[in-house]
Amino acid sequence: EGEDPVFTYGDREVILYNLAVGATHKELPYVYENDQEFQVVPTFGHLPTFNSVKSQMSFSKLLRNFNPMLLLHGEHYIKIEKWPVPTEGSIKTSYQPLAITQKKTNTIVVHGSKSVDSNTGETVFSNEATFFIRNCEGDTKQYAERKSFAVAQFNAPKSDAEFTQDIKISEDQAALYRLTGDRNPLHIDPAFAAGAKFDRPILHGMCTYGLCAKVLLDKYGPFNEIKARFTGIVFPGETLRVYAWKQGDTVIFQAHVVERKTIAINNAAIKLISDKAKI
Ligand code: HDC
Repeated sequence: EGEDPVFTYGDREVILYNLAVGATHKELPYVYENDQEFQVVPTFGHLPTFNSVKSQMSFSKLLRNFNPMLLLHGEHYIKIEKWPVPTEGSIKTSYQPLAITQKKTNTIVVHGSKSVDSNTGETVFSNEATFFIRNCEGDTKQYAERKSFAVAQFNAPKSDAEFTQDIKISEDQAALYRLTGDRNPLHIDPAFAAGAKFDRPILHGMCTYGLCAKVLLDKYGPFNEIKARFTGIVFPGETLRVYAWKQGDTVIFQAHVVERKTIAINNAAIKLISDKAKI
């Protein structure tokens, strides 16, 4: 537990985030602050938790033999509590461990957070971040309730996806994405990546997540919940293939890495805001 410094943002942070998750200069609502429809891809809602130094690691005191180099982002759930997502604001975030599960030599930590408007006290975002930490030890314990969408299982149907889109990830994607807040060296420093047992720096899980979220937003319209599991790593320069299946107000999705025929995101879905959905 504990509180963060206030995270203050405006159009600069919004445009940088949109660019880092695939927006282009042709999409004015994402890149031009004077556009009538100026908006941020809603997965921005996790950024207050990454623009933190103090509390982001508040779970680490519950672990033994914790090495941040061996931490991977395992799953992430975001709830947009205030719609539309404000394109400027001052946000204060508090943290709470939700669960720790020991799986053989790995520890899975679920870390929850609540972000409020620091002026009004109104809740704007909540997040549940799951970290998969290799060679670590923790005591299995449930600390608090989790949101139902966060723990739901979203299996991709056997049928062909109704929506498929390829996303070419730039070789420089992680270098750009870092500037939104997560400066983990794993995504830029070859020596650190080697220490984490990767051939080269890997892409931020939340970048892959945001890239998927943007194409789903463009296709289906606004959503206020999103959950995904990171089932495989992604390297900058690879191609993602997003598959989606709409089921009522829920869209189940997956993201594959075309070049290596792996699945990077599975067990994933967005919850559409029904009266604003495009389809
Ligand atoms: O799935 C494997 C993998 O490599 N996934 C990709 C991970 C990844 O690329 N993440 C994004 C990049 S890392 C990142 O972005 C870091 C970022 O900078 C975060 C900074 C935050 C800093 C703030 C705090 C310090 C892997 C390795 C995760 C798991 O693979 P396996 O070891 O083969 O696991 P498996 O045998 O399939 O399953 C073992 C048990 O673990 C559960 N599990 C598996 N994958 C999980 C997961 N739980 C949560 N999330 C996942 N992704 C399984 O359910 C299984 O449990 P059980 O035995 O009960 O079935």
